[in-house]
Amino acid sequence: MTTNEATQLANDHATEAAAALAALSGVASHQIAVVLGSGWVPAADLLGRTVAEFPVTDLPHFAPPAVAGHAGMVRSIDADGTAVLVFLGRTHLYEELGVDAVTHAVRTSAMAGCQTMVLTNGCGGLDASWTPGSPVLIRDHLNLTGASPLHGAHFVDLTDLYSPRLRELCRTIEPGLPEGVYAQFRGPMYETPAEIQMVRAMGGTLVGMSTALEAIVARSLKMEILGLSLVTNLAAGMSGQALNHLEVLEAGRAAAARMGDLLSRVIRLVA
Ligand code: 8IG
Repeated sequence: MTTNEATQLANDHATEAAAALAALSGVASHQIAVVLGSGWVPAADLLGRTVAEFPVTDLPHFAPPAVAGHAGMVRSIDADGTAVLVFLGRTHLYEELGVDAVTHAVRTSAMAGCQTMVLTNGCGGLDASWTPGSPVLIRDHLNLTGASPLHGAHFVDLTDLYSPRLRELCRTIEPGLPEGVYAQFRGPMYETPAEIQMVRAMGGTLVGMSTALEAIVARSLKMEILGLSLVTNLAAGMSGQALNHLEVLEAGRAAAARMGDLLSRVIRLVA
């Protein structure tokens, strides 16, 4: 298979998934797509009226969920007349299913008609003033995975990858929302304190295991991208304590109402 054929295959798989989505949901096309990451899933119910919901694995080429707290569901929501496609959970690079599995939801969203891609995640924060439960707008990223989600000589500009317009729109909702630079690691291990020092030296302020590869594919498909992080823990070496996945989930539950309100207002303003 040539690299161009690899791109074509990934997009064909997404076209198949989008067709199955339209058939199963009864919604011919969607306008906005949202991926809910760690800590954001409890906010799903606040976004609007559920029109249809089913396991992502009912759609072709989606991988089953691998992580506790990632529900692996897809939901079609009516947000005051806007059709919103919501993924409750995502596939991560550390699952070793390849970059096409990681970005299938993004490609499917584009093929389903979405022109806006909202990518959310739970992550570690390098700014000590970001207490667990703080939302942060992603301004830019560092892809430290060593992987590319694109195939072949497919040159894609990543200037203003995270839409300045959508960030400004978020600040009309929450004027004080801070911005950060998200460093994606492959995981599944958290960073060492030395790696966090490296990220700091590189200008990174958020660390996680998702989002950057998905944003690259969304840009390659001409979508407008909003990245929202929920800081659920201080990055390794900053708190004097070890990192704990259950604390991460708990920070999400505690922040759900605020995140749901923010996302729900963003969706309505974008529409
Ligand atoms: I939630 O501190 C969450 N996800 N890499 N580091 C990385 N991923 C994370 C972290 C973190 N917290």
